[in-house]
Amino acid sequence: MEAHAISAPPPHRPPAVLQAGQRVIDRCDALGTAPYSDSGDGLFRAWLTPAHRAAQQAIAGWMEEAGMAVRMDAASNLVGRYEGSRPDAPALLIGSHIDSVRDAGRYDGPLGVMLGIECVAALHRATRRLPFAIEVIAFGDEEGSRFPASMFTSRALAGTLDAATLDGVVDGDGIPVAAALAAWGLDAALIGAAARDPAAVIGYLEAHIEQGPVLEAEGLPLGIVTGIAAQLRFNVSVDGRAGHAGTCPMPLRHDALAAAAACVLAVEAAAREAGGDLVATVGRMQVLPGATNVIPGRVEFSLDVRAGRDDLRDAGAGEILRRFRRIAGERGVEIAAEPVQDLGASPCDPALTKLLEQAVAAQGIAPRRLLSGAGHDAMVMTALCPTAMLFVRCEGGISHNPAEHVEAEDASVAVAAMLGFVERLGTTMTAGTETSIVGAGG
Ligand code: HGY
Ligand code: MN
Ligand code: MN
Repeated sequence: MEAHAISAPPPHRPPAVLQAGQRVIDRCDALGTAPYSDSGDGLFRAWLTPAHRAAQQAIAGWMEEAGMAVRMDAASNLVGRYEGSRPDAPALLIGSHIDSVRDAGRYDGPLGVMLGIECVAALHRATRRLPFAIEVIAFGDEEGSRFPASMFTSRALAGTLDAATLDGVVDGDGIPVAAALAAWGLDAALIGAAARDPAAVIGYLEAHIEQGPVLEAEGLPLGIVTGIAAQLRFNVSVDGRAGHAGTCPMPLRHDALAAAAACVLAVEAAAREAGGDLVATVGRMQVLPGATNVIPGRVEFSLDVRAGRDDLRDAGAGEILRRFRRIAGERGVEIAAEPVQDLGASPCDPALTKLLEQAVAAQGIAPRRLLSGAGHDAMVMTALCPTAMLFVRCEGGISHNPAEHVEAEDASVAVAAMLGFVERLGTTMTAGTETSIVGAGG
């Protein structure tokens, strides 16, 4: 008979943990409105903007309430530290990002920061110290929604960002990263000071909404991430010939937008034909000069290509670029694809993932392992330390959309599982076991 994963009855969850889950949701919701958005219409919070600064100030207050010492690092990351049982103990980092895409949901990013704060708050309430410190980190630039690339702040903390990378990087208004950092009192040339000593870090845990439909479809509040898909990002330009919409006969045109449209359909066709877990997306497009009666002379668009393995991602991107070359020849236009981001697939650490799986199972939840198609700061942090990721169910798998929704009960069980994880991690680091937190640990 087929074995079915059997979920044990959920353990009794203390009121403190249920309240923690509700606080997580309430705080994410609070950050979804003014002054925590740079847009008056929906949620948009970009790196180093007034909304980012306002959100940091609110989160810093919540970190202090939870018993953390709070600082901002050289890359603008907000870092709250809760000491371990001995001073200068190495730290478990728990984090996620507080920047967003345009017209965003409220939980992509902030959920993981609020869950980390609630874990520390539970330890603080129980005057509990573990054999390691815990640092909760609010990264500022996971989405890359202001500057062309992304993950600048987690790369700086992981020690993989060369300050020279920022040279010449400007946002859509022509503001250089260096100027944006200077407005925050930070020096782009010194961003490397954010890099952490690997000897002072024992691991990184990120809790994040699944942003997909699997957990909901299987009736599970939590999932365990096995790894994060590889992604490539390109800025593509199509140069044709602008002309008068009324006088240029169709056969003589070199219409950049018609060529770009052919490229978009080629992206979709190549990804569909590749099958497997390859996905490819054109998310942004600009048409120039953008007048009704002018044949577009230039089009710029983004290209995002992902797969569970680097070689499959690269093969997919290669086929797409080959089809672009064919379209350029057929239509007499120039097509250039500039790589702007290359993030390799990053597996999560087996030992940490095992502890996380045990902590989830201890909550009466059948452990479900799954790959993350979405990128996360965890894929950058893997250069610094072992990483683990916990997925939290989101309604309909909807994300990057104001309809994003997480239930407080699921946030509560995530807090309980994360507390169970840190307790297990503590136990593996000490010979004896210490009394676990009152009722909340897994
Ligand atoms: O693009 C991503 O996967 C993430 O949301 N930044
Ligand atoms: Mn995210
Ligand atoms: Mn996102």
